[in-house]
Amino acid sequence: MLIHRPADIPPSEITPPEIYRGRREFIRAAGGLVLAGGLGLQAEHAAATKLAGTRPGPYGTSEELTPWKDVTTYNNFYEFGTDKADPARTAGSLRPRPWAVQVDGLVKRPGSYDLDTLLRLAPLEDRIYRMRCVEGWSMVIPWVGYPLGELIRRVEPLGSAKYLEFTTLADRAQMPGVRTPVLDWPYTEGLRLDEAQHPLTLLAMGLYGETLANQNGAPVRIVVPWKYGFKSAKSIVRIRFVEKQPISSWMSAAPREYGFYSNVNPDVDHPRWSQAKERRIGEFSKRKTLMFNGYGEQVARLYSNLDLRKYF
Ligand SMILES: Nc1nc2c(c(=O)[nH]1)N[C@H]1C(S)=C(S)[C@@H](COP(=O)(O)O)O[C@H]1N2
Ligand SMILES: [Mo]
Repeated sequence: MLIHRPADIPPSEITPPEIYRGRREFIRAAGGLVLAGGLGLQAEHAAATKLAGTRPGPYGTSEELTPWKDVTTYNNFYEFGTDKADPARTAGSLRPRPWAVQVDGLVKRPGSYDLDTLLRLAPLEDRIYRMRCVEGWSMVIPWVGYPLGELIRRVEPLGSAKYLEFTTLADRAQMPGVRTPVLDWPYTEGLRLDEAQHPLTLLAMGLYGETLANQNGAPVRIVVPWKYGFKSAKSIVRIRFVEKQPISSWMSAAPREYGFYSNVNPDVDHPRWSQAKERRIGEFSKRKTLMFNGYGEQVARLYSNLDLRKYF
């Protein structure tokens, strides 16, 4: 375990060592990985680029980081297969450059943002977030990105814009899983405008100080740490501002199981299993799941008027 830091030490003094220690450990182990690892992972490792000039962001945690190897080999990314090990194996066929994100709908300044523009739009921060999958596992991941609000501010939403809809890439040529109708492709997700503008919500372009591995949603994804992992759409190509609440791929696949909000909530079970506990990847025993994944202090006010059993 990392040593707990006293509350008065700003995250800026501890974040980079935590991050780079994890990554250095990976690099030291990389010799073994070439022998043991899959081809996809080797290809990704060669492709990862260090993101220069990132600075420590807020909301740091003293919890131990999930090792890079686990973050990049235990993934849900159904466009590359439904097994946790599939994306690391098959996502080498994703071409994260050139890339553009179309931003449109109810905004004053719609436009297409290429990756280099997105990388320079706002200062890149290292943000260590707890992530909780609806399936009951969790990780602590050092993302690189900046608040999605930075992009939202620039496109100037109209007064009628109440929600954002995210659309992710669905290309059969690059994504073998899209040939199988496990979900209604393309994968779509949504947030209420105030959730999307919340300073915790990230537009992420990296992790562990480097560009995103394909299997983590290269080259750009959303990260919403107080919601179940599926709200954090990977490899996004479009952000549309709309008036009505969007219907996400998971909502249309199983409306009784996946609601629009999907806030992490240990008191509201999934119809088929409890959400009270979780297994942190790399740990043996389970830990209690925290309301809003431990971010209640930051986000509970967004839901003060909402019955969280009804709006799950
Ligand atoms: N496009 C797309 N985004 C996705 C998914 C997916 O299958 N396709 N899976 C989601 C789920 S269920 C989780 S838990 C997280 C996992 O992100 P990670 O592999 O980077 O940890 O991505 C989410 N984003
Ligand atoms: Mo998930």
